[in-house]
Amino acid sequence: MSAGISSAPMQVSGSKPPSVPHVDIDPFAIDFFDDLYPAQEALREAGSVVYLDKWNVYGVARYAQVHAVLNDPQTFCSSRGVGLSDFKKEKPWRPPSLILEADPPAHTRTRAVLSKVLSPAVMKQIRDRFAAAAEAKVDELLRRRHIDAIADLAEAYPLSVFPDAMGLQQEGREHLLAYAGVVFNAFGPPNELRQTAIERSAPHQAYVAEQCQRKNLTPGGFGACIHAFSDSGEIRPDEAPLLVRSLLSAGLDTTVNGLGAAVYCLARFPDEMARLRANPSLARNAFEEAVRFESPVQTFFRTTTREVEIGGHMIGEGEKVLMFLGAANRDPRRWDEPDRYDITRKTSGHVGFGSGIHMCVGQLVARLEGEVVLAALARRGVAIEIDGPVKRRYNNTLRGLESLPITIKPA
Ligand code: 8QM
Repeated sequence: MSAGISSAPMQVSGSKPPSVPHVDIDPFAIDFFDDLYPAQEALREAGSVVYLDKWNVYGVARYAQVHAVLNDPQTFCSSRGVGLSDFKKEKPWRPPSLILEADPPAHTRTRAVLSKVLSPAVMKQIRDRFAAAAEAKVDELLRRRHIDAIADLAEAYPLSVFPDAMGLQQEGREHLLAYAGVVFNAFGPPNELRQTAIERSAPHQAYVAEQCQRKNLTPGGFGACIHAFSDSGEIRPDEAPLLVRSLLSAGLDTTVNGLGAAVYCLARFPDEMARLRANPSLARNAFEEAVRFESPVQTFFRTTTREVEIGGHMIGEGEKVLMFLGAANRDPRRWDEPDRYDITRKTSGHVGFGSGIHMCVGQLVARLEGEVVLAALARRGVAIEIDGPVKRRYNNTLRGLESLPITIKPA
């Protein structure tokens, strides 16, 4: 792929800031997904902010600028959408999320409710169930030996715990991953991935809309818990279904790709798998490091609410800014040996879950799933070997694999 960088001539005189480097990289193209790291390095090295000519948006790929944009939600808003589409100019493909695509003060109430639904106290209630399911899954896979780590573990495990934790009916669950695929493709530009996904989305949208209704959510689950907050007045009854929709949008495919990332890391770096077997209490950090290393959620946009300076460059109002979370998570300005998967690394500060007021509200569920699966692999003394062709899955926002054939056996 071409990673050409050009720059308009420097201003000859006066106090104008240097112009933003233009890059002709398309970060939503298949050849970008196939060969990510040279292009991400080019984006970081081109400047603290770049202009992506293919989609007419600004981009930030260095850790400092990604972190700064995430932590200035007044200037870099979410209410105009966190995909390429500007909700001020284009009708959103679905009613906007009441949390992801909202700014304070509207965001504050909905965020508080989901924080309580997914709180540490709730994690304590579900932990034993999630751990038992992880151990049962690993035991099953050890009996089979030759498996696909994506379908049989990264998808199968979350599907065995998350829909039940939500309180969903059995029927129609096959729509969940399909729906999430649409959601994450829809953040991207109007390329083939996005257009095809939205074209085929109607049955998945119909399923999700129906399951968000109070009558379809089992008592005790996250979904019923959200509706219960409308009784106490923190949210209106009409807001509850859309907040359930947020968990159905963001709660499954993310952990599928997080777990897929972790298994792919442990398969490629057997010395790290050996360290994990020797010390299963490293499971939680091994998962966190996989989230940094692979960054399952690769990118998000913000929209500027005013003229603003980034790294010495002036950006006008109403501009889309693409944040490269995955590139920031491998920025050598921030990380020692960023391309090394190290299960004892100090991972804090990575932006794989975002940062600031929008930082992943489901992060405790994600970490719980990651921890109990990796701990089960470690405690069973598992060794992982790739034994077939690794196939990538293409999505405008999510990074992960379609297929990861492995042998899983006692070390
Ligand atoms: C991505 O619908 C939503 O509220 C929502 C959808 C997708 C995400 C988050 C929230 C970041 C994981």
